[in-house]
Amino acid sequence: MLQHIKKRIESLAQSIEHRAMVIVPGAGYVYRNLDVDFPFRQFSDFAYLSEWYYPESWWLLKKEGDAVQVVLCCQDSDPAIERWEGKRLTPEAIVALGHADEVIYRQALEPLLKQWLSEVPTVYFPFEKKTQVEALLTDVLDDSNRRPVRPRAYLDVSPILGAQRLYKSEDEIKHMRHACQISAKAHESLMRQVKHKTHEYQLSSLFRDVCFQAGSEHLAYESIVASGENACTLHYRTCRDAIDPNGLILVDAGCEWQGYASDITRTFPANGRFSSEQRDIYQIVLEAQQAVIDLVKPGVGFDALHRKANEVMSQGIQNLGILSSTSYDIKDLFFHGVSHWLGRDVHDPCPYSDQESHPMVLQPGMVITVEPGLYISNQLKEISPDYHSIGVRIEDDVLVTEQGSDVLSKDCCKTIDTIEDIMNS
Ligand SMILES: [Mn+2]
Repeated sequence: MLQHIKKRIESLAQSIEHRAMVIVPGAGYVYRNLDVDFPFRQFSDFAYLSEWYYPESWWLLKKEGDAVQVVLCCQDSDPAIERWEGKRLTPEAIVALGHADEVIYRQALEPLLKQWLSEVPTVYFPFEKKTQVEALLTDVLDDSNRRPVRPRAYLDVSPILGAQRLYKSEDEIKHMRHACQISAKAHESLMRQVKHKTHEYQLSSLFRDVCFQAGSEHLAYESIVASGENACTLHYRTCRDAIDPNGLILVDAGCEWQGYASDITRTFPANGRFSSEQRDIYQIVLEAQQAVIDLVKPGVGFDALHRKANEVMSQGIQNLGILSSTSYDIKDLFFHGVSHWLGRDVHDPCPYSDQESHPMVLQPGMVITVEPGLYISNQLKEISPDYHSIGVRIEDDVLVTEQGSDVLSKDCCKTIDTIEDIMNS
């Protein structure tokens, strides 16, 4: 088995009860319409435990005291389907590649589970995959027997894996850095090319193209390309509108590399020059972002990051005076968290507080985003119209190191001067 998979499994085995099994379903095909699928993307926990990126697979672990057995279950061999869809690897080939020490065909799954259910009383599975696991167990648990075998407890494995996934290994960091480097290139291409584009979707298509040309197989999430007033909508998705030539364009987009996400936001003026009002707001967000990044180091609480962003932006907005004769405060302009975990998932499902409900404390190996933003929608009628439809977010991906931090997405330009230089060169 691949060494890094083995380590992850050992750590998981240490965190579960002494006589228990873990069932993790892989992703299946998801229909987009009729018989057309969405692109296949492996379930992150499953990929974490196996690095196996094929559909309709299962991952199982049984622990009895010190004995730990791991079985990967792959699709059955089926010459008729394989003629259409391509050859499937045999269990022997999958073992040889190091995804697991033991691999079985799908048809052998129910008999194996029946056996295991009679041996250990506790079943862990990711509760978010309840439907798949329940369907499998319904097939396996035999009610016709007068004394049916029933697990004594069902427990959620997701929080255990989430806590493990907080700490990224050197290889994982390498993948995330590479994802950031590709995304940085793509963001800069958008800045260079926007003068030849008329619509938001042309930029989102260009972003995807640069990433895919560089070998990335997936975006980490649907790109947000929001021009003018649209930039004030946090998760603006449609990307259909014409680009407002005098407005800002906010692009929140990132690709995946080897299953790991990048998540970068840049905001730039469609016409290549920030207006003085756009400059005012941009500079405040940039200073807040730098202040938060400067704060990142081992021992700092997750909640301190948001407080710092709030503090710097409140001060900046106060100095600017745009809220002084209004009923608004900073919460009307900045209404999302400044950070989230990043990893295999763009919002990596790692814990935000410890077992005593205290905010998590940053430690080396953790990766977070730092993404303050200010959004002055034209719906905020009491603010001077000169500042309306200015939405700015600046987001980078930051690794916590022993010494402090390392910005994985540092290749992507973000000062006013460097953005204007790139756009006008
Ligand atoms: Mn983000």
